[in-house]
Amino acid sequence: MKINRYKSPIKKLLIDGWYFLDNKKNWRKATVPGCIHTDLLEHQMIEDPFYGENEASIQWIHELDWNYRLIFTIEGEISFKENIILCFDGIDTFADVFLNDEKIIAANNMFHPWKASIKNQIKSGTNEIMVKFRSPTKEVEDTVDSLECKLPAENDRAGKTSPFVRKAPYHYGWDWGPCFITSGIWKNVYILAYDFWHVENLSITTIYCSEDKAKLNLELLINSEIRKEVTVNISEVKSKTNITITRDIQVGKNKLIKKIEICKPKLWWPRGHGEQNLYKFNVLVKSESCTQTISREIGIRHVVIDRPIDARGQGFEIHVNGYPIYSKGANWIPADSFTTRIKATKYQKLIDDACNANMNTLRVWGGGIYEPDIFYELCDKKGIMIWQDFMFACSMYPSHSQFLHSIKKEVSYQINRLKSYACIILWCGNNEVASGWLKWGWREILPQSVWDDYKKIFHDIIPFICNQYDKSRFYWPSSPGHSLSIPNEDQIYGRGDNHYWGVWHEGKSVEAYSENIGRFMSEYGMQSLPNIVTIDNFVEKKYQTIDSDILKAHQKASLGIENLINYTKQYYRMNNDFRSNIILTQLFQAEAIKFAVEAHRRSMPYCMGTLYWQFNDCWPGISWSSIDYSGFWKAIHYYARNFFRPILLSFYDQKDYIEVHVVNDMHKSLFARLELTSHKFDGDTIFQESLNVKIKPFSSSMIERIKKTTLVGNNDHSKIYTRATISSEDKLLAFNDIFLEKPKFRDIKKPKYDYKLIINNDRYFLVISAVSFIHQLCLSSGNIKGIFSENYINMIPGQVVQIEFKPDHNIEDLVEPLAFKIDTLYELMY
Ligand code: BMA
Repeated sequence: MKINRYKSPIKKLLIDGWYFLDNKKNWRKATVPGCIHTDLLEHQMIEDPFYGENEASIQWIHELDWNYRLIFTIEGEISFKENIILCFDGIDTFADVFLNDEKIIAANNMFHPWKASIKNQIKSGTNEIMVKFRSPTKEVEDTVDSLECKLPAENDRAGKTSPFVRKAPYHYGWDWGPCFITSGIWKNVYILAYDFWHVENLSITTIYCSEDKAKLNLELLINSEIRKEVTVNISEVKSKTNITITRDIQVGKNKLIKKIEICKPKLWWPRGHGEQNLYKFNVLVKSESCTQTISREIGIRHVVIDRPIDARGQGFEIHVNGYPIYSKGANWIPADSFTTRIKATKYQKLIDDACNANMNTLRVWGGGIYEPDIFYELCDKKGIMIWQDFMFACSMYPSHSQFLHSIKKEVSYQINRLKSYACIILWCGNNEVASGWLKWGWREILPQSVWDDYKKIFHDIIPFICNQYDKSRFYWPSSPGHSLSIPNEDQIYGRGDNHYWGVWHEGKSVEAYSENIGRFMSEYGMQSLPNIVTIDNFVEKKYQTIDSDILKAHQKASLGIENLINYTKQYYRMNNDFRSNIILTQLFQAEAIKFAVEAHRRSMPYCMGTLYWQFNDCWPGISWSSIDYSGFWKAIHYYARNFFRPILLSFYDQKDYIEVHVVNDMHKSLFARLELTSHKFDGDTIFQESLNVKIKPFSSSMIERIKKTTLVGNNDHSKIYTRATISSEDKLLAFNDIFLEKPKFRDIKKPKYDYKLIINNDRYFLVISAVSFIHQLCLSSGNIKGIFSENYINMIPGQVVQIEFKPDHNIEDLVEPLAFKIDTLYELMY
């Protein structure tokens, strides 16, 4: 028998066998990781929180205390280890943890792990862990009541208690989400047993890199009970790295640093700009009698936020490996109100959806959660850059010492956990907290001390910790923001990043997007209704009307569904057909955001980023999302695939002229051919032109300017549209259509077309032949989720397209037959 003389740490997962005490005092099986809402749902003690108006009827849950219990046995090796630690990767939120009746943890922050040494409490044989959660609202109610003035928490629908709790802000409700204030063990629980020392964290960050050489910073955090010499072997196959060092460790926390050089590194690039090369490092730490291995896969890249001062203010540009990168994407919110039920497959699907829409950036917005590792791993693999907020949003925060201590622990932990991910581009202190103070009237009613607290947290504590643990990244105090110093005024267009909400919140028309462009547009948005199937899941057909109470309960924005209808009506004729109206709201959203994105991209390099609000949903609601809760792509997501292409072809309506612009995100030039055609809806061609164009690398330029009268001739504007395509070496790079009238004023007729479904080797193709003009071919797939290779296109008479439908699941697994539906704008409006 081979005897291993080295001892490794033992990790014993404790996620099976938990029980919770229900409100009738019965112990019932619990799911860990999980939360009280999902446990009650599992036992049918509450109805589906997302169904109908159920949200309102289960608000009692967060007012109660809840107990969770686990009985487990300890045998053999673990009990002989020198150190035995009980680790909770996340406790949500106020809870005392007891082991065999002895209190070992008093938790109050869901965003960092809680650990306790249990060597003295643990027994060989049977043990019991009891976690006693206290109501997150009741816990701080007295504090809130005792204050002379309440701290603002715009979206908190549970007594404005959220600023005092380090818990996901959106749990308290948001203008796109319900109020479900969970309690629970929301991450893994385990026992960690080891002798003498233990590696707590391994991080590897890029200090410097070029095509020739990379210098990395490898850091090991080792907790030790003894003074010892350790040998560390660092190996990586692709780069042929194999380094062994010896170091002395002391009692307590040790930070071991080793600089590593790699020759001719294969760099990591954001998608669209190169490969996402990754290197897998294995680190083996050994002392006389102990050993531990730990590994990390990392991308080597150099990121800076370049802020050039120029005549128009100060830019905000992401530069990766020396190249400016135009940032395209959206704002990410937690993918469920109950985050513990977000499976890896859901993360995979959503990140794939971002890639499929030609996005290269997501902003992890500050009102949600720090996402789990799987999220960042996927972004590293796929080249999605992450703007990472710390979890503070739309509130002011207290600054008593215990709270600040908690923030310090949280921020240090999250930076150390996340800093190895190549995808994370910057740290941002908060979402719209400075705006709240400077613009939303808070400073007029609150004492100056509240702003002093703000300064302490976001201009002192957090940047200090960022600098301490991650010098490689830029820290930006607040989004939107214009400077690194303490701001005296809200966002400035021309400096930093902007959230433009004139359209939607102030009722401005879509055209306002082109007049409000900043250096980096990190938020702007338009709502729409979710897919009909998503709506079917929460409201019966008979209650499916725009003004039904249930629908209103799923619309949390203050301006409500009326605002959405008013906007949609500016472009479309709405009738009484509910399903049609859903699609029309989605089309309006898509058109509005297309207009904004094109304006932002045309303004490159003045504007270097455009992230619309919002990417996804946490429940089946009416929101600004482009993918609904069930995973259906709204029209905007199909549009995004086009308006985020590396080459953008954009029309700009300038009174008597139409300009054609081309934007090239790539750092290489192209020779291309522009085709411009003006058609009457009945098929006649009015104008046609072809141009050879040289597109400069990383550029935005006007390539054609044509008088409207040339495009229209003496025809009626309402019967005409102009299409531009740009191709290179027979490859279509981009296309765009422009109409001279809003959709509701276009003279469209009921289209005629032929349609055929071809099934070939389990692949599904829809072949559509236009007999007459088809305006907005809207394809849907009933209950079956999946993606069409093209959607919402216009077709001229005689045009034939073959569109592939890729279902999310294997067709054999489908419960229902495939049933495609084809709508066009005509049927939707008339
Ligand atoms: C932005 C976000 C969110 C909000 C959205 C829509 O300001 O930061 O707080 O949901 O607007 O109102």
